[in-house]
Amino acid sequence: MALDAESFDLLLPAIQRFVLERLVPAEDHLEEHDEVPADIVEDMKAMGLFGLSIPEEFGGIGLLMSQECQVAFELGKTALAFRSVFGTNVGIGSQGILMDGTPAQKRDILPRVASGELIMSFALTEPDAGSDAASIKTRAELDGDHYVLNGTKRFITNAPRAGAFTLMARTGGPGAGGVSSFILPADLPGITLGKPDKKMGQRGTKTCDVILDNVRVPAANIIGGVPGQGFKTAMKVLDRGRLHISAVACGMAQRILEESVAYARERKQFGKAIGEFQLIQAMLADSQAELLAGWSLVQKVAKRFDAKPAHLSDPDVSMRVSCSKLFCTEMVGRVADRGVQVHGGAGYINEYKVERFYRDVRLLRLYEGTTQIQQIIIGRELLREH
Ligand code: COS
Repeated sequence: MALDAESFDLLLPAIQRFVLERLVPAEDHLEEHDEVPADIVEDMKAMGLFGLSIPEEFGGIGLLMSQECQVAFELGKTALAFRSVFGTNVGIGSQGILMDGTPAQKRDILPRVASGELIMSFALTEPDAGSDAASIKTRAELDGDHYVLNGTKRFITNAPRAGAFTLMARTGGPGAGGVSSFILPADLPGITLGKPDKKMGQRGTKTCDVILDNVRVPAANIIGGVPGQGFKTAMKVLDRGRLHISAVACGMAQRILEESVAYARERKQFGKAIGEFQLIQAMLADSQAELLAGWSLVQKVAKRFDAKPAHLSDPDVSMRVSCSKLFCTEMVGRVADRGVQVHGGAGYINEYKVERFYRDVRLLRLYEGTTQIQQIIIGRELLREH
């Protein structure tokens, strides 16, 4: 059951207020301390943000993808690390269980994910397997009714906060068909975390390696209970995540544009506000036009996404999702670049928000599939014989 339109009409303004009144004022703290304050995390739990995408029967809010995108747009209007606290619970960390998990796995895990009691993280990438996700090397060997896992996962968002991972490992032969997805409690013996990654931007987000040394996990923890399905689960989860990220990119473009317009109104050169100069207006206008184009695309693709069964993939929808991810994440890169340009030298100074956002948005073109991977998905689908 999805959230009814009336309740959603109450939720969205509440989230808008939360972003404006709680998160935006905390942006400086985040930048300075590289940490989301604990009281904000508690407020996020109370608002149900950890369970946005989890159906009501499992304790979540159960938003449609079109609704989730509107929420993601609002959350995109502040430093991206805030959304990242619950982003893996809403998206890539939990959705594999929702789409392909057994009834028992859903009952056991999802209510705790929705409440924020359990932080889920998604562990696919490895030192030698990023874009080529089907080549992962982490091994899972069957030993009685357990699997024994060995390998290293890299750049794992929220790993230091995670209570459990949705983790892909190889139970079979080479290629996509040999991959299984596991629900892996983070406190199992043999799991250690690497040093926190020092990143270009998105201060306050937590990523690191996850190292598996003879980790024993019950065979029953394979998502769906059937080995060899994990790559498809990962791809379906990423399709959804990529659309969510597209909406975040649009929200951030909106914020950068607002910052740029405010600066153009107030900053004076040659005796008048720089916003009165047409060369400044041209930059703002390009950003506005591209932002509207991106946001229209996201909303349209989200409707298509909602029109198919949530646990099934449709190559045409995947192609459109990749178009959104490609366009919106590249778009926000250009908007951020113009934002810095409108700010002039001030745009290069950390005190100004555009300097941080410029660094933050660079990641959007990389994670959940680079721009080039989106191009490949689109190109392949266009050339596929139907
Ligand atoms: N939904 C469901 N199934 C999918 C799918 C999707 N979106 N995309 C592919 N599959 C299926 C295919 O249908 C195929 O199944 P069959 O073997 O039954 O035919 C299987 O998965 C393998 O697909 P494919 O042959 O396309 O795999 P490739 O190795 O060529 O890889 C790409 C495809 C490059 C698209 C994939 O590896 C990818 O998305 N890489 C980027 C990974 C990524 O985003 N990493 C970020 C990490 S999380 S921050």
